[in-house]
Amino acid sequence: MTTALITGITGQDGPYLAELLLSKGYDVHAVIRGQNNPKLPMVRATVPDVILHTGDLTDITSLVRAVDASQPDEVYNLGAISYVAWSWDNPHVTTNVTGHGVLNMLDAIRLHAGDEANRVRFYQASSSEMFGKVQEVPQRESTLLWPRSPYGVSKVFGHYMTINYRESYGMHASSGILFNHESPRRGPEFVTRKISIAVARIKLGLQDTLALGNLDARRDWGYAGDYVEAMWRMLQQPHGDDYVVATGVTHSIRDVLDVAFRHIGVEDWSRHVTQDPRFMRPADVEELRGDATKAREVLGWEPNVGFEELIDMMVENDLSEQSVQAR
Ligand code: NDP
Ligand code: GDR
Repeated sequence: MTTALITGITGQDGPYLAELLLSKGYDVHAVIRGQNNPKLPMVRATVPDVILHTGDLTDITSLVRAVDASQPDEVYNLGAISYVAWSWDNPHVTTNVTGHGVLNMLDAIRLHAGDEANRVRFYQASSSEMFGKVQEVPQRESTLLWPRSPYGVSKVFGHYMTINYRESYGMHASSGILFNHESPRRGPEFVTRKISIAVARIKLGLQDTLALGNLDARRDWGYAGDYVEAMWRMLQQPHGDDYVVATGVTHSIRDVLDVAFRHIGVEDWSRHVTQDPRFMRPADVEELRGDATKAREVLGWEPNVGFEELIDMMVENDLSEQSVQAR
């Protein structure tokens, strides 16, 4: 039986990945942080067969312990402080977790496995935010990185450290440069989920307006359930490598609003949406669009869920969740 260890099990991607690996017969372990993590009941309810170990990416002792206890064949490092806007106000903790945390996880594998470290396959959750002020459209694996936020800078550190450990020690270490991916499990601080929750509440008469920041930013949005499949496929290759995972299609925040409001029968959403400087970023990334040719050709990976289907799925989910909460 193949054994996997996941960090970030309480986030959006962790449970999707755990479900995928469990469906393939894996023994799945995960790291959960804190004394009494409030998301523990959600993890227990969603993926009850996952074996949990306490640990924190800033505490290498806890990571070595989790690796020793689980004896993984594959490690998926999804843990991070991942909210870009928050990273300007908290740059040091973002750097420690999202950047140095990657090095801690790589070293935990080496300390555990020594010369056998290249037996353990490692996945790093890199990000399209590393492209930031884009130097090429669409962005591919070779595009020059130009991060625009402390989060993006931290991800660049983790990305190059992953490459460096592959080149220095022969580790089977892969970096998935994933573009934005969303789902009904997306955190409510991210724009698609913020919109889907608000639109559901507007439909149910629970609120009337929604305050947003930059409506003109464009992102390449896919479905999280499709993207975890690409992570797994990377670790099944004979060697570690870097892959862009994206749909290749870009939409604005206005497009998200169009689809979400249309789902509740509203064509003109202008009276429901305000712009608030609090949600503007010191340096936003204006447009991202990925070229996933390598993932398609080498991994045989393709996205299944399109943009409108994704937003419809999120609004539909929030209509049920919000109506239950309102009762
Ligand atoms: P989430 O923000 O939903 O989840 C982040 C996870 O990291 C949570 O489980 C969180 O745990 C954990 N975490 C935070 N701090 C620590 C710490 N100090 N030690 C251990 N774990 C910690 O992210 P997603 O699931 O959306 O994304 C997964 C990964 O992929 C992240 O690394 C993200 O940066 C990256 N990524 C995501 C993309 C996306 O569009 N979703 C695109 C590209 C990359 P807790 O609940 O305890 O806070
Ligand atoms: P992003 O996602 O920064 O791309 O990072 P987010 O959904 O936060 O922002 C996308 C775009 O929407 C604009 N925006 C707003 N964003 C938020 N959160 N709230 C608002 O009110 C709002 N109004 C407009 C933003 O300015 C931005 O342009 C996500 C995270 O999952 C990262 O961890 C991951 O690495 C990248 O995707 C790829």
